Amino acid sequence: MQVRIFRGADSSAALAQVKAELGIEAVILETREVMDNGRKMCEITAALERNVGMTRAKPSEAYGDMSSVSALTGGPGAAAPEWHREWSEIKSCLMSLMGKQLDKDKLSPRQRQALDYLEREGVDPKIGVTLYKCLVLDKQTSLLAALAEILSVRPLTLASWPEKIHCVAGPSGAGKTTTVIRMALAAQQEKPGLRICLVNADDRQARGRLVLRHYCELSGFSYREAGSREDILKLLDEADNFDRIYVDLPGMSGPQVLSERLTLLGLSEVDECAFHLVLSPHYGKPQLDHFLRAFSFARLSSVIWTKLDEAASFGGLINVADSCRVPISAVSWAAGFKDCMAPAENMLLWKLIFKHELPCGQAPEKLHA
Ligand SMILES: Nc1nc2c(ncn2[C@@H]2O[C@H](COP(=O)(O)OP(=O)(O)OP(=O)(O)O)[C@@H](O)[C@H]2O)c(=O)[nH]1
Ligand SMILES: [Mg+2]
Repeated sequence: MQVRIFRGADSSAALAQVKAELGIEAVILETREVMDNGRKMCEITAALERNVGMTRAKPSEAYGDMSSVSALTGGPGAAAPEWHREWSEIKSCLMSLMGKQLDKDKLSPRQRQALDYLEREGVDPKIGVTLYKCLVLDKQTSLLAALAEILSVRPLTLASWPEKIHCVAGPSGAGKTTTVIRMALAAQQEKPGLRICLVNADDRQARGRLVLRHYCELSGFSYREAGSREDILKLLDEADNFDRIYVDLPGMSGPQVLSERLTLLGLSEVDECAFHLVLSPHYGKPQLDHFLRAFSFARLSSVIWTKLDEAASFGGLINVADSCRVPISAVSWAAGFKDCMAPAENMLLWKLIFKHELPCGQAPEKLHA
């Protein structure tokens, strides 16, 4: 995120600078009058979540502590995560204040109840405001229809995902390796005889490699290791021998982000490739926000939610869908490989969110009772 301070002779002059420098997506954080060399000036503090090339800024036009610009823009050695956290807290406070101001009497009792429920499930107040606006604007709109605009689905089936290569990324221990095997088994079940290759791109985890190899032997899949760009090139050379290739990417550690990792591996430019992010709703909101930053990637194709059985609330699914704007493709609810992952569909998600009912028909707490 970028925060900048602009000064102009009056508010329109300062605003024009904001628009010229940060564009129309800029958010005005503060407007105030200041004295500059005995002249009254208008000073605007504005922020932009997306980074804008700082080279375009003329120093004479931007005021404030520019030494911290690299921190604000997430440059090297930056304290960007801290800023992101603070900014999302500010936004969250503003939105929750707005949420409290909403005149819920304008909604039907059912709509009001559903909105209050989502708030208790941990749905971001900003989304509550969006949903409220949809419902008030169009009395015929149901909450689920408004929610479906945010929570889109693209079920993980061969027909819905014709891409040959599927890369699975996610935090350490989120269930990437398990998901890769589940995806391959589901594809094999859907179309027996499919030529499937599982790829271990995680050169750090011996356990993941062993599990992948083992399932390849058991199920007749091909197995490859690809920890470098050269390995990926070799894999692409023989891609015609396979109908589906599932790649188990390493978990992220340290400051590295997914896009960098994929570029290093040479995967970010490969066509016919889908990128799935594995997350679990049992992560708290700050943790999910952090993962979304680490795994944000222009070509991210879907989110796969794992460990539903270990979660106590499911508002995170809506928050993540709203933040990264990619569909949910599948959900899983147990530690096994078979019969515990389902392609995403709206009804399944509504039952999960509003009734805490897993796709197997059980409640998470009952599954472990
Ligand atoms: N309860 C439950 N456990 C799961 C689920 N999916 C995976 N697991 C378990 O979570 C643990 C970690 O799964 P992995 O697939 O090894 O996770 P990973 O992301 O590949 O882990 P690293 O390679 O170490 O980063 C294993 O014990 C899995 O059996 C799920 O939906 N529910
Ligand atoms: Mg693994």
